[in-house]
Amino acid sequence: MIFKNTILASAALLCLSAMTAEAHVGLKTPCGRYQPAAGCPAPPSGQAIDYDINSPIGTHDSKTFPICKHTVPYATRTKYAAGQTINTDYSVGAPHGGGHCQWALSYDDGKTWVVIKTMIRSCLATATGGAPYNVPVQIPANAPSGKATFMWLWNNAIGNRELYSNCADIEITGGPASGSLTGPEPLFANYGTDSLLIPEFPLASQPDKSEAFAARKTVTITVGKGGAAPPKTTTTVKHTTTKAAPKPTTTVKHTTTKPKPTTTAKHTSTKKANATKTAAAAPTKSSKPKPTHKHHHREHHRRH
Ligand SMILES: [Cu+2]
Repeated sequence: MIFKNTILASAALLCLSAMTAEAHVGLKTPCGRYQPAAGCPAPPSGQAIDYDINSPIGTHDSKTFPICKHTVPYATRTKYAAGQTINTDYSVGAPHGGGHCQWALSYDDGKTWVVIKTMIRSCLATATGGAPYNVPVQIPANAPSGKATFMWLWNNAIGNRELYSNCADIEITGGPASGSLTGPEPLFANYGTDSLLIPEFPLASQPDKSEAFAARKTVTITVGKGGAAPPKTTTTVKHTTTKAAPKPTTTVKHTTTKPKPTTTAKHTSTKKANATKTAAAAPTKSSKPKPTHKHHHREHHRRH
């Protein structure tokens, strides 16, 4: 048990130590789970406000948090119309020279994603700590109506090789009752040793792995009412929600024939990590932050 929890304990410590408000960047509009900013909903039952919302979910050396950082959706969802442009906003501490951002939608609670916007290099490049930073992100006009997860990902240009991920819980209205969305799969770079390493690219002349973003696989997710099973599907996942609303079925068709053996494993470990992290982090809420996040703090002092 002790050995199993080593990584989770470090995650809790890192969370504590990085609780300084000036660090990093987080999604504020729509509200990233469980953004402390004014106007954001209270966390769902059993979850706490994330005063460290701006911190990354991992580095190329280790995964600290799961994709989305927190996996339990908000109880209330912000409604956006299909085709609407969201003027996304961020809580900016240290923008680390900007970098690459991806925005993606999921209709199956984060199991499968379709990227709806990508910014290479220019994301957060003009951001400054403490000031608002906005990026317009359009919900595709053909996005089916229903509950969806809106994810923001960021690989910073300068500093520790990090991945940032926050998710907002939204409901898309005015779109087709069923349909499909096609786009790239998200690239989770600088997220664990088995992920793509994007080295620092402070200078325009330095390589930034943009070719890997261009080469992301295309995925089509089909969202429909329970009955209609589309012809060619490799994965079918059902929502586990027990709400009264009709259960949509999300199907995913990969356009390549390559097997994707990592999907199930990743999802499983992610859930486990989140569940245990919550339990471990809860009692430390009232403790004083301790400067245990040595590597990252050193990096920040060097960079800022
Ligand atoms: Cu940072």
